Amino acid sequence: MRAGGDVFWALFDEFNFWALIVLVIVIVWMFHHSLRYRSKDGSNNNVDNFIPGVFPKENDNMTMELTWTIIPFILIIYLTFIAWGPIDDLWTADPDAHEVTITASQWNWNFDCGDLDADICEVSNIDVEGQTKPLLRLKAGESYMFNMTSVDVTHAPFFLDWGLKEDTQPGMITRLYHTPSTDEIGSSLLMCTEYCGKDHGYMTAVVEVHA
Ligand SMILES: [Cu+2]
Repeated sequence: MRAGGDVFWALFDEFNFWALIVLVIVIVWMFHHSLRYRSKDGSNNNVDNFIPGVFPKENDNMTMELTWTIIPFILIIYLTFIAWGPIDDLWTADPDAHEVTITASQWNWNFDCGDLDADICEVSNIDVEGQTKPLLRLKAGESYMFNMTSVDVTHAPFFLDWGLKEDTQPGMITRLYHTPSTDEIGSSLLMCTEYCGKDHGYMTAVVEVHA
């Protein structure tokens, strides 16, 4: 499984599919019109008798206006609707999930495994390019619920290899659910993706998934 989960990638492929359709229509239309309506040497360049500053109302075409408004509108509504898929996936509550608390602060991540087994959840430190960073160790195949909050400003943990992120807010609990797969065994980066001040760029941690 690629990072982000199957639901995300199905969505990604579908967005690319529709982007390709729109691209082909636009490119074909653009080249067709550029070639079909270009002026020839010596011909009158102003065949429509445009007057600068006067809108050519007589060329108005309501059917065309409505077509290029309504069709893209339907497509956007549809894409918005299917984009809820991955959100639904990572917010779906699993009552049996192990609870891990994540507390964000300027500029640190604090992980708390509660009374979970060390095999299921363990927190320590790791050296990353000379800096000490928090290390969260989790087990593949186990279901986790991350209860998250912030003690100061808005932060947002981004589990890079899982393709998951969610804001943390002071005075509020936000949640993420994830079951690391065996394909996600190994170390990956967690970084802050909500600008939170001077050391925002260094607000990282390492998440390690073991078998
Ligand atoms: Cu930040």
